[in-house]
This record gives sequence, C-alpha cells and structure tokens, in this order.
Amino acid sequence: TYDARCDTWSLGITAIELGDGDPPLADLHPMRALFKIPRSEDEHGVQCLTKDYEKRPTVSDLLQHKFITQIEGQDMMLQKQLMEFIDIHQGMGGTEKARKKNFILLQNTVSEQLEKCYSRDQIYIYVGDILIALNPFQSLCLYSTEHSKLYIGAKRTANPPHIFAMADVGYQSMITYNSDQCIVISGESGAGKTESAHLLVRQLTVLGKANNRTLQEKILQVNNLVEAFGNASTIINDNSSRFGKYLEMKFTSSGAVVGAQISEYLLEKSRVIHQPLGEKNFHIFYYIYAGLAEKKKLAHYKLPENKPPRYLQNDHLRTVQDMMNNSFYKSQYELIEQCFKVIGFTMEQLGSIYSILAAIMNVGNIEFSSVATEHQLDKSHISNHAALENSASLLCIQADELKEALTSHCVVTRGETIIRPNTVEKATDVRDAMAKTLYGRLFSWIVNRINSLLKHGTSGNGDELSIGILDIFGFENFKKNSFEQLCINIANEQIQYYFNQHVFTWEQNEYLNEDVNARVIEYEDNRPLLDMFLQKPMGLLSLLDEESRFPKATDQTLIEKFEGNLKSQYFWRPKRMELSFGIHHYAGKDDVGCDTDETYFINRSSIMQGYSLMDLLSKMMVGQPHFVRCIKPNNDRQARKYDREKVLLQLRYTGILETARIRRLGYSHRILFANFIKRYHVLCYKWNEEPPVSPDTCATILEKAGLDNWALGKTKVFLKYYHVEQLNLMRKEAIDKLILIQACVRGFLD
Ligand code: AOV
Ligand code: MG
Repeated sequence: TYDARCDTWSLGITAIELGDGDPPLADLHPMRALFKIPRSEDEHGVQCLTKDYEKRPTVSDLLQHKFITQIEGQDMMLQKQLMEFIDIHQGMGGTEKARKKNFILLQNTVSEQLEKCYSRDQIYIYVGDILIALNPFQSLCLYSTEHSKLYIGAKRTANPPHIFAMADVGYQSMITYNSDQCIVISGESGAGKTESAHLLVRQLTVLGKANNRTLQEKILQVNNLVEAFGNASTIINDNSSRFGKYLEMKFTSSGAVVGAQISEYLLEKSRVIHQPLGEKNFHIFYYIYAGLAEKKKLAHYKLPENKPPRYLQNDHLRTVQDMMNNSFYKSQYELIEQCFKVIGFTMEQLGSIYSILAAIMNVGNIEFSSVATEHQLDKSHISNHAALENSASLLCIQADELKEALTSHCVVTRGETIIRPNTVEKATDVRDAMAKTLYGRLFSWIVNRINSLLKHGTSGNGDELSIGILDIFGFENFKKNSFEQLCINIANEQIQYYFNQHVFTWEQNEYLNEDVNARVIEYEDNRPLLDMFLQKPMGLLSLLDEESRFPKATDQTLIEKFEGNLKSQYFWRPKRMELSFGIHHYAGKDDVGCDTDETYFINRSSIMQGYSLMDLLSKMMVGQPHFVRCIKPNNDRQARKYDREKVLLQLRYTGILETARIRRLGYSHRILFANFIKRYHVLCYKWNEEPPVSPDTCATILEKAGLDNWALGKTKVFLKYYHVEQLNLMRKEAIDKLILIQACVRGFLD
C-alpha cells in the first residue's frame, strides 16, 4: 500500500524516473511530483494511483492518456502541464530544443521538491541510488538509537531517505558481493560532508556489531581527533576541513568490524603560519592553549601568558585571556585528551605532542633583525633569544644549532661547502617553513600512530573487507584565492572526474562490452581541465614546479610562464591585475581568480610534492562506490532558508540530474552469473540443487521472483537497486522458511 510519507521523499527524481517501468509506486508518485497536485488533493491522487496501478505507471501508460482520464475534472492547469510534458517527452531524442526544455523542467521539478522537503526538515532525498543531503544548519532529531535501528537491513522504501540507509547499502553490498566499498561524499565548503562522514562511521560501527566495545569507541574517536588537528574556522565554515581524509573501516567477511585505517591528503600547512583575514589557525592550537592554561601548565610548555603567540594572533583573539577563558576550547581540550587516551596514546606521547605544538608557537615568535657586517650588509640576527631558547628546549635540540639553521645556509661550490648568512627575509622564510614542516610531520605521525593502534584487530592475512569514506575539503571560491584554493579545487575536480568516470564512462563501457542495451548519456567531461593542471611537462603544476626551481623566479615570471605555455580555454588573465590568473572550473563554470601577489606561489609549490589525490582515487576505484552529494541551501548558515538559485547551481555542476538519468536507464548492480545463481537459486530451486550456470537459469530465477526490467549480458546479470532489495528479501524469507522446516523436522525426530 502507498505510504503517504513517500510522496515527499523521492519526488525529486520523479520527473526523471518517469520513463520506464521502474520502482514500485511506493517509491514514486509521479503525478504529484510533476504536476504539483495540491496537498489537499492528495487523497484523491493516491487513490487513483493505487487503485489502478499495481505498479508505477510508465510513459506509455501516460501516453495512452490513462492519467488524463483519471485527473479529469481537476484543474485545467494540471492537464495542460501534463500534455506539455508528454509533448516534451515525445520530443526526447528528437530536437535539441525539446530535450533542453525537458531537462529544465526536470531540474526545476527536482529543485522544487527539494525545497518542499527542506521546509519540512526532510534533509535527505534519493536521486536514483545517490543520496542528496541538504545541510539543515540546525540539530534535527534524526540520529537517535531508534533511527539507527530503523535502518538496519531495511528495504529502502520502508523508511524515509537517510544517511544511515547509505551506510546500510554499503555494508550490505560488502557482504553480499564480498567486495570492498567506498562512499564518496562531495559538495562545496560547508555543505555537510564532514558531518555526513561522522554519521556514516557511527552507523557502520553499529552495523559492524563491534562486540569489542573498546574498538568501537576507538573508531568513533578517530574523526574527532584528526579533525582537531586538520580542521579550522574559515569564513565559510567554523569547522572547515583543511585536509582530505579517507577513513577505511575494516570488517571480517561476515561483517564484524575489526579495525580502521586513515589516510590524509594535502594538509593546508600554510595555515600554521598565516591565516586569511577573519579565519583561524588549526583548532588544536586554541584547545591546548586554553586547556594548558586551565591546568596551569603554560609555563611548563614555555607558552607566553600575556600576549598570544604570533601565529595565533588574529581578529578573534586579542589576548591570551580570551583564549584561556573560552569554555568551549577548554572542554574541547578535555575531549581531545580523552580521544588520545581512548585510542591508546601514552601520556608520554601526549606530552611530546604538546611540546611540539608549543615549540611551533615559540618558533613563530622568533624574530630577526639585520646587522651590518664588513662584507655583507644584510645578515640576520635573532633579536629575541627567549623564543629561540624555548623552541630549542621544547624540541630537545641545542639553541645554537637551531640559531645556525635559521640564520645561515650552505652553498656547495666547486666541491667546497660554504656557509652563507641568511637575510632577514630568508631567515623568516626558513623559520616559517620549519613551523609548517613540524606541524605537517606531527600530523602525519599522529595519523600513522592511530593506524597502528587501530590495526590491532585485523587478521593481517588480507582477507578482510573494507568500506572507505572519502571526505575532502569542498570547492572554494573567495574574493581572493591563493595557492591553497587552487589545490583544493584541483582535488575537487579529480573527485568530479572519478564520479563522471564511474557513473558515465565505465558504466556505459560495461554495457557495451556485455552487449546490454542501454541508452548513451552525454555529459560534460572535465578531463581537458584536469589535463591542463596535471599534464607533464606542460601542465600548470609541472610549470609551477619547474619555475620554483629557478632561484630568480618570481610570481611575475611564473604568470608569464603560465600564459606562454598554457594553451587552454580554462586559463585566463584578468585585465588590469598584474599578478593574477583565473580558472574556469567545472563547478558551475565559476571563474576562480587566483592572486599570486600576496601569496608567494613560488614558495608554496612544495605543498604539492609527495601525496597526490590520484593515488587515492586509483585505490578507491577497486571498490564499489556509493555517492553522497551534500548541498548547501544558503550561504548564511541559516536553518530553513532555501536559496533556489544556489541549489540549482549545485545540482547542475555536480551532475546530479544527468546521474539520475543514467542511473535510471542503467543498472547499478552487475553480478556474474555464477555468483547470482549461487546466491539466489533458493528462490526457485531446491537449496541443495546446483542448476547450470547459464543466462537461462538466471532468467528463470528472475522471472520466478516476478521481476522485470533487468537485463542479461554476456557474463553478468544487470539489476537495478530495487531488484536487489527485492531479491534479498525473498531470499531471506526462503532461508527463514528452510530453517523453520529444518527445526520442525529436527523437533519431530527428537
Ligand atoms: P563540509 O565538511 O562540507 O565543509 P561540515 O560537515 O563541516 O561541512 O558542515 C558545516 C556545518 O553545517 C556543521 O558544522 C554543522 O553546523 C552544519 N551541519 C552539516 N550537516 C549537518 C547535519 N546533518 N545536522 C546538523 N547540522 C549540520 V569543508 O570541510 O569547509 O568543505 O572544507
Ligand atoms: Mg569538512
């Protein structure tokens, strides 16, 4: 029977889903979606749909005007819209104009439905098998233990869409297909990726029945801990991720969680030494300042009690007192210390971590002045020795050695090593580079330590399964963008590329290879843009790398190099602005201007060295992906405020609508004949029977199950997600029956 709640859940996709006989009625309610049947008419609408259709109506049903008779007597406007839709739909595959018109109609329908859902605090909506999550910007009662239970092993249509359902899909797929899974969360900055990642981990630990409570607790602390070190307050998001995070939860083949591993990418280290106006340093600095002050340990860690360290001086915190009195920081300090302890860090290790953080802050306070010498005028000299001594002592090194490292450098000429003094400018750069490196290494060390502490439960023989959750920094476009935004946006382009590859290219290739008839969908490929960034030796990053090796390079020479070599429609130079360039990004075709003047691009290229995101993507490609698309309904972080234009733009650039189309036309599950038969033969054969592995056997099972719209390829069965749901439920029933019979027989024999 039709569940009245359904009308708002999936309506967003109704217009797109309309076409083939797809999910059952409970999943969709096409009429109301597309033609806006007023709520007061609901009853009527529901009745006529459920009475006359066991299944969801198809386009041919519509075309036969069945619906028109049903809604006769309702408002004329509705009928007009319906006719219009049919015209457009018939035009599909016909004129470009009709297709476009249809697409815009679909887009508006989706957006309208999202708006309706959002106004009722329904923040999750499915588009095909992709979950859209609208940021509610308020706490909703959606994540209780009861909610968590509701979504365990449940059919998708049984409950409203939810992030917990996504965790369940990943988990069930992992067990069903005995294969690794990954959940890719994307969306712009502040859209809710990190919150979604937390909720997924939480539900997965419940699903993984971590019978070892300690392990469960440890896994739940990981995100909090790494985010204290890798997140910071920006003008967009108070808890903005400044690194990419891939958390893999490890399970046994029967689905018990046994451990977790975390990988970090592209930490924005420059934030340690400099924060844009209105932004802050990484959270941890403020937490430990407040926490250590509370415990009267500032002096022990040689932290100043009067003036905040230079690296923490910004608009928000003018005095140390502000920091020390901040009760939120104090409680976070306690929480983080607790996280460390639960995960298994020793007190000694904690002491070292605090010492290094304190050392970084002291390093930042080291100042230089220039002294005139006989031969060289601009030799640098350390003007505040206390900061030098403090840093050296916290790092357990000699102050003299540290001084030497900061104020001089070695040059090798004709086999001879000569020590040259650093200018004040150079010494300042060395100091900041040291602080950044220290922080970066500390972060990596903590991550490695977490990994070895959480590896414990795994068997180590490689037969465990995993579900990876990818949460990176979202796409950013500020008034002034710098090298960091460039890196962040390139990473987002890579994720979009992966998404496109998966959803469009590979999927369509597989249909082709398997001779499965599915319509080809066109999409906007961002490969040329990625090539412009990543190609060697003429891509933007290679050019940057090359230029930064020239001792005389400046931002000016860099820009000239870009302009001379990047023959791409995606690169442009703004008029009148000497030291800047622009990128036409995939995201909304936004032009992101990058200023180089204040940001010293040349000095920052080291950020790109080492860890690339492409490595991660190739790792992820092995698993079966699931996508969560986070959408930010407004820029003001306000609850219940829905900015249509903003949402439409995000729908457009993330390719959600195209995806919905291909997902509907395509098949999200592809199972080898042998695996399919092994799993589902109980539906029409005896449990100990071994029917031949052939397409015919698969067809027999599927027909017996009463399913249609599936396809058989050369080696695989192609199914839609609801087929799998249905099959799994039927399989469970069949197996339960078997168990019952066996139990009865056993009882009888006993
Ligand atoms: P992001 O991860 O996508 O941004 P977050 O997950 O940090 O975004 O979300 C930003 C803020 O939105 C959070 O701090 C919450 O206040 C709010 N929020 C998001 N999701 C929810 C939810 N489900 N329920 C309640 N509040 C929510 V960035 O990391 O900046 O790209 O780099
Ligand atoms: Mg985040």
